[in-house]
Amino acid sequence: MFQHNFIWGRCWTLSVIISVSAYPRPLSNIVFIMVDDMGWNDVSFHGSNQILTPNIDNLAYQGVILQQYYSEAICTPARTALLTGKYPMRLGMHGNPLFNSEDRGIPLTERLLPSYLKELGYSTHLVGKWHVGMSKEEYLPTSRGYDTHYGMRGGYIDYYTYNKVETWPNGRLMFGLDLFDNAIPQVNEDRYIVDALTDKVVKIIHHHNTSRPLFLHMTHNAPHAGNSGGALQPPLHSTVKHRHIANSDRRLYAEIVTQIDRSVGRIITALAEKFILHDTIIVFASDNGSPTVGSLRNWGVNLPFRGTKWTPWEGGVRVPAFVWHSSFTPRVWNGLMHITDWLPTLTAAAGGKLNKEIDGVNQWDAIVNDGDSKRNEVLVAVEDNASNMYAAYRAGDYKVIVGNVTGLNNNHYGAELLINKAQPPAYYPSLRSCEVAKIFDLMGIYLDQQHVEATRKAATIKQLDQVKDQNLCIPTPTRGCLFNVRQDPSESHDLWNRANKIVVLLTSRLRALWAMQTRRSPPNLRNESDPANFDYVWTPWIKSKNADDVTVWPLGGVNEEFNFSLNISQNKTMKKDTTKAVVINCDGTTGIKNFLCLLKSVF
Ligand SMILES: [Ca+2]
Repeated sequence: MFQHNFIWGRCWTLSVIISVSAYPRPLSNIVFIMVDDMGWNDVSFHGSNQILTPNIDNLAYQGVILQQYYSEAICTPARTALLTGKYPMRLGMHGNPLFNSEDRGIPLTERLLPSYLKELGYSTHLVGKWHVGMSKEEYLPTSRGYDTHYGMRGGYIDYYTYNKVETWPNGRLMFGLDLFDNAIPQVNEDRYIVDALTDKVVKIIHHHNTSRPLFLHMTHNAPHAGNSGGALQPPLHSTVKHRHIANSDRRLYAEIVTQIDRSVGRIITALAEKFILHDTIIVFASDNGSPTVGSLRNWGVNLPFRGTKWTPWEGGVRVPAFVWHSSFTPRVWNGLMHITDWLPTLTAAAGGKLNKEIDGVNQWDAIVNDGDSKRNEVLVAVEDNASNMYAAYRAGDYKVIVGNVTGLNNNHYGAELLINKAQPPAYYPSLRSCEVAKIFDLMGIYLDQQHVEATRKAATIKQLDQVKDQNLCIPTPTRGCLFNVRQDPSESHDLWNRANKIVVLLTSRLRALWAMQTRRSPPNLRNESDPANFDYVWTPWIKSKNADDVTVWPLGGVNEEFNFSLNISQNKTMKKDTTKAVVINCDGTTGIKNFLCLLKSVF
């Protein structure tokens, strides 16, 4: 049933920081493992035997599987949401992911998750991808709350050369190393990147001083494509297996996913060896759905969801996720959750309390006690560039998508990738023989096959609504699409014309949220960022720490044509965007019919 108790009246006030009021007990360690571009159908606990992920699955079955978990559709917005607890559209960090050569980052006025945990006494480490600002030192992880960072600062790297190759819209090509141990470029690195990152995580765990709690944030680059247009890059130290998979690209993808699963096994083993696993909260989540097709495709599969990464459909934003702690009663939790919830949730788990209004809500008690979700709505997507202006919003079981999605991947993809030409390996023996299972056995945590079967069944998406539109709904300038995504998770049965009251409620709330965004300027790509200027290493090229001397996001609130501006050195004005009035009045100065006007035209 549609739920009417929306939090329409939630105000947006920025007040003070966290109050440190820890529970009188040792603080749990937190290990947050984020994988990059992994689709819903790429872990075996969701029901498929094609790619087995036994280590991941053991944790999932003994933890709380987050069945209604929404991330953002793209890397940079997802990480912004995780780290700030805010919808990225409030910060001008929605939409396009950052170029390495772009002078942009999470605004320095924002305080990030590791900073809060640090205040609570945590030792804080980031291992892996950053992708929320690298043009100057102030944007880097070690300036934003992490004690250490080992990994890459941009969006993705080659799995073997650790180079990021970047092509500008005008064809200009830049390339260079993007792998650092804090400030030191790793020019002599020679390991497979998944292994190099895992080795570092294991090392941090082994050397951790247990007098302090540990926050270890691991952000794999895998299974994101290492380079655009090339073959995927599985480990070279083993032959390609997964011979049961018919599609060869999918086989390469499976090899990478298997290596991620092994990485999880190594991390859990290290925590056990350190005798801290029993009081460590483990989070596992993908940052967005798979790009099954299109640019930087990785042959992951989001089915039965519709769409891919970089789309507002479920396939772009509903991702594998769970949280584990040894004290949990294992279950599938069907509460609505958003990536912004981790900041207040993990802060609460650590005994802190957040005294400021953000979009994220504390779900810790609900997760631990199998309670109702603390949220009734999710702003799924806001995109406002000139070629595509669209938004998606879910309240209760209903989701609305409006705007222009022309050119996006709006269909269902990857059915051919799920074809097996032979029987896949047996599932249950793999579950029993993997590293995590062995560790759990030693801890007295046993996997019951009946529980596995029941949990796996509950974690498998079911299409309850059997009515399927002849043509999948695509929003037009005069109408959007409405789905009951609990009944119709594949977004195949449009209800726009059948549920006018729900449409009005959802679009009115969406309209209010849309008006709160900080509009983005065109990407500010800079010639001086070229790694060729720095011995082919991606290096912060803005050296000044004086905020008056650097361009600080947002540049301005002008909704203009989406054209790339190179070397805009004259535009150094920091101007807080207050476009709400502009949007509501459908101000004509921008030259583009804005989204709110579109909504008004509908009603
Ligand atoms: Ca991603």
